[in-house]
Amino acid sequence: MDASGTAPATAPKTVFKQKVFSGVQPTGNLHLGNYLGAVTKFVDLQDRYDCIYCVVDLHAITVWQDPPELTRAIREVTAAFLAAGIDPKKHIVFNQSQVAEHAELAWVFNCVARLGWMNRMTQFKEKTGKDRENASLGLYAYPSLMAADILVYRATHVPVGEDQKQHVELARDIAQKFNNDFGPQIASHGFGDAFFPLPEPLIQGPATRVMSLRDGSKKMSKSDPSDQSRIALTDDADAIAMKIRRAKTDPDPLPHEEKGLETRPEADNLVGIYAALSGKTRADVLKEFGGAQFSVFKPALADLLVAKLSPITAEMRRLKDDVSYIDSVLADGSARAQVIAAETMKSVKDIVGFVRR
Ligand code: AQP
Repeated sequence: MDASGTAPATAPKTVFKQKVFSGVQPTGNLHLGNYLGAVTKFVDLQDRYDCIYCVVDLHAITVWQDPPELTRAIREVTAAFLAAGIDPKKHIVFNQSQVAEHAELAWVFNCVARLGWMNRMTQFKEKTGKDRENASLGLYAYPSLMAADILVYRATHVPVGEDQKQHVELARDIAQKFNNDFGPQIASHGFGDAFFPLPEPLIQGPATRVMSLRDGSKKMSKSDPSDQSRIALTDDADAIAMKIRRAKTDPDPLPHEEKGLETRPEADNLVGIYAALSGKTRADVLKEFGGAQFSVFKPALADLLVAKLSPITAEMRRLKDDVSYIDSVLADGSARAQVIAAETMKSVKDIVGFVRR
């Protein structure tokens, strides 16, 4: 860097190691949307990337959480990760609050992100509705913490459901602005032309946005007051069959072509769920069920759900009761995550200009 603070024009292009990061909030029972939109993707990516999967408990407290229930939910989400097939030895599984660097980097990002960017976040608007004055400051700043979660590991890929796309895009904006604002310092500390990668959302497959079983225009969500709106990963076979039987549909048979689903959100949702669970496309499912009434399709879907979910549910129940094992996985994962996060924070402090030990 010269005296004017200009980055050398020759700063080499930074090459980032490909790495996956994603998280799930411990805010109640995991549902089919979390499972198909996120957790199954986490499992699939393990063969191709180094992965870091986090139970994001700091995000959970942006809305009130009963403390004993939060503790239970942290262990339950961890059990779900393991039961679904995430390998905590090859990869990293931990809970966010055990690695203080997430909050530390989030503060730096609070000073990089612009208010105008935050004001565009649709999830904040949806979650607060007319009661915005009463929302926590944490809920407003949530996307900045999410950017820190990803970037404290300098992760390049983020598997999420469709609803989180805007937040990953904000993480890219924050990374880009940090790289621009501190360009000369980044180069002079030997990091090339960028310190943070611009993380890419991975949103693929037929179930990136699983909708409520009661209303095809609303996403399936943990916070929906109606338990009938979602399949929880803890539901037994009878509950699954009942919820699918009662799922809102229309009176027509299933169409033969995907185009016929365009104006039928509830039918589209059930076909999408079937497709994701069976590893098929919507078109394949309609080849098999086109022309069938829901009285035929719904029992087939319920059977498929039970076949796919019950081994995971059983394993989850077993693991959940083994509190010392779950806590040891989280402790080990947190220690390994912290080594990476601390290294990033050391560099961030140097780049920003803080004096450190
Ligand atoms: N309905 C969904 N379809 C597909 N993917 C979904 N995800 C959530 N809902 C759906 C994805 O699951 C991951 C973890 O989500 P989260 O727990 O961190 O937060 P969320 O998106 O706020 O989930 P909920 O269930 O809607 O919680 P509440 O009701 O508390 O807000 C993310 O990758 C998310 O995209």
